[in-house]
Amino acid sequence: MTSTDKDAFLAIYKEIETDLIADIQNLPALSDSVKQQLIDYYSVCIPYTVPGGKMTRGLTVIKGVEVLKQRKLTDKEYKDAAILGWQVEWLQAFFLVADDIMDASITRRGSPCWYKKPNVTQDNAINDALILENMIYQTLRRHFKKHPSYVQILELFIDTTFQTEVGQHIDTNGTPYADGKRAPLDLSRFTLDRYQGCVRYKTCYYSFYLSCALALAYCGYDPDTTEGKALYQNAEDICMILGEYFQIQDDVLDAFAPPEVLGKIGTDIEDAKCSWLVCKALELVSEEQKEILMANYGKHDAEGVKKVKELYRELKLEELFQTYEEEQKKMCDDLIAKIEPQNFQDLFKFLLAKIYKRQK
Ligand code: GPP
Ligand code: MG
Ligand code: MG
Repeated sequence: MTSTDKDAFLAIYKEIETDLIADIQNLPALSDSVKQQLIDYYSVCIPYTVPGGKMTRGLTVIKGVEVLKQRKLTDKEYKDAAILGWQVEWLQAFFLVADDIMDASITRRGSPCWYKKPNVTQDNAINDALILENMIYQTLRRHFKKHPSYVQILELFIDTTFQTEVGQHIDTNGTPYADGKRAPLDLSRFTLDRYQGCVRYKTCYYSFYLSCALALAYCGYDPDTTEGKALYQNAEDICMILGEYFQIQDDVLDAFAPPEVLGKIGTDIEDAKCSWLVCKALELVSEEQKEILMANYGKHDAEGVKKVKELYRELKLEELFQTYEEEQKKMCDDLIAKIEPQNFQDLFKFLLAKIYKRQK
């Protein structure tokens, strides 16, 4: 079993799911019929929201442990790394269930968003996001309570969750007016500086750094030693760059990828997101073109969205992205080649290969 074996990874998912369902069965002081309702509900919710993505975040933990051990993993090591990997996927499920409500999205991974399902209300889905988060800690306790890095692993999840929530606050344009309404459109906020800060928090830590840091923690690297500190720092530095590149792709795909390939329908224009596209557009627009953005950005109106996308095409933003992507690929290749120790480089090559020219 290796980091490329998706079926083996999914088999571990099934074990984790079975244990979580058994936990519900064992809840004290609830009648059998109430417990059965919970079991029926979460036996649908968990498989709907957790597996079914690209699973890169989860597989990265396994790849990280392989790269650090520099050999084929034992069955026990593989299973531990896969369990940790699935906890990153559970974290992602928690975020996505909540994010789709906040972004008023319609589809995810080619199916309706969880909160849009006929038998799920928005109230249910908010609570489900919280339950999915809690399941991470149930599973970590079950498997790692005695592991020397247990506390460090817990803190990695807690800190990463907070970082992502800070990013999400910036991303959802934060700070509403006193009457609870969103502030009116302020194009001057959409700068690359704001963009970089937002993306570092909302994407880079949980999508890239967390999996790498978990592999280091599991293998016993201590961030409080000189050797350990450098490893975590090297991982963080390259993950911030890979994560920003990944989110810029996400933003471009949101506007231009066919939803049937992407598995989701973009909402960035309607939601007035600080997207890379709008930041770049604002660097290039004439006064007249800026008026088009002022009139149409941030409105839930198909005609308006079309006008914004036409403007993006006029400004040749897709071509600009292609140039950016090639430059970024070269820069990442060079940075990765300098990472010490050399065996650690393979982890970031694995990540870069997953994202370069991705279509979904
Ligand atoms: C997705 O960004 C953002 C997250 C998954 C973080 C959510 C954080 C919470 C605390 C809920 P996005 O909205 O740009 O991505 P997508 O295009 O996949 O919806
Ligand atoms: Mg979203
Ligand atoms: Mg979002």
